Amino acid sequence: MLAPLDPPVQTAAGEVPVAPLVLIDVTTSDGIVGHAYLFCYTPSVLPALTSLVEELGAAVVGTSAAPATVEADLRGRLRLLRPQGLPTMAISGIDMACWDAVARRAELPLVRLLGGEARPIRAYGSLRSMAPDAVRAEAAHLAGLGFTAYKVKVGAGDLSRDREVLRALRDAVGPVADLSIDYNQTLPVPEAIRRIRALSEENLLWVEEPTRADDAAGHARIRAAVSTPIQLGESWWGVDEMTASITAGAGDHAMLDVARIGGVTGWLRAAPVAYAAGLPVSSHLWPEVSAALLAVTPGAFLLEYLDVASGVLRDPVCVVDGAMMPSERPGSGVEWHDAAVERYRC
Ligand code: SMN
Ligand code: MG
Repeated sequence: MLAPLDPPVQTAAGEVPVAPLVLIDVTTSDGIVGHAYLFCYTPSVLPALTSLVEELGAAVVGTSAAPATVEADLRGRLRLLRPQGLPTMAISGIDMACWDAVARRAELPLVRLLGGEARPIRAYGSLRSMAPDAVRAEAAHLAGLGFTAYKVKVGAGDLSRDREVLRALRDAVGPVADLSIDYNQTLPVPEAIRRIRALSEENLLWVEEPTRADDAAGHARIRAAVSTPIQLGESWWGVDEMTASITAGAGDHAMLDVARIGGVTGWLRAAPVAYAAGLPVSSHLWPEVSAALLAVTPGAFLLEYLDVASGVLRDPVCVVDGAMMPSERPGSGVEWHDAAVERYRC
């Protein structure tokens, strides 16, 4: 599935012009269908991820739809390989679909199945564009949704370009909104320290992934050298990588990506680790499931509004006054737009 992304998502690490998606349906023995999707950044891994989901899904057919049982079974099958990477993404997607099925069977919204209640989750407008004029236009549109926080991706040029992009965003959203920036892992540590220090007067909410996501020591050096909080987590393949990052003192925030941290099951294991370490928890992508999870996460901070799957969803998420409500219908709120699915199937 290659769903449209309009505008494309631009990052200093490259542009994402379309959304490579794997749509997952888990059907239980009593006919309940749970839905989830995976976004895998580049079409080149879409065939591999699709076949992984199919293979792992087939391995658990006829067993149990209980998410913890399925997750333990699948992780056991991948122990020798170690599941980091696409296998964890596949397990996470199957896990999300199983949780959706369990919630639908219980005729409960996912947020209630998790023990919470639907309440507005403060979100931030996560911009896709990086060019100043496009940033101004996109931010103006997002401001109409009532956001009080925004994130823009930077690092495509030099520090003066970063400043220009931030100025365009600030011009569009006014002097009060909270702003964050995302370097998408592209700066060497010394350059990250130089730029973040130079931008300290912007009073940013966070600087995200300034250097390579797998360089926890490098992020710890940056964090020790600057006053702006460091945001990490979208790249953690599971709770063990999260724990290693926190142990290294690499970040001030935890940004959980439900398709990398291990699905709903993985998130529920990760959230207490962040809370114990005093890290505010924000989400990365997957707004439908993330809204339900943030509603039951101690130290929940912000939901990322960057909706890469809206092109194939019957009910794209909606933001009111800068906040998003978890689904109040049974399940996670993920429903396919059948005509769109046919149109974009590849
Ligand atoms: C991002 C999101 C989606 C695609 C590429 C990059 C980015 C973010 O890291 O945090 O929004
Ligand atoms: Mg990011």
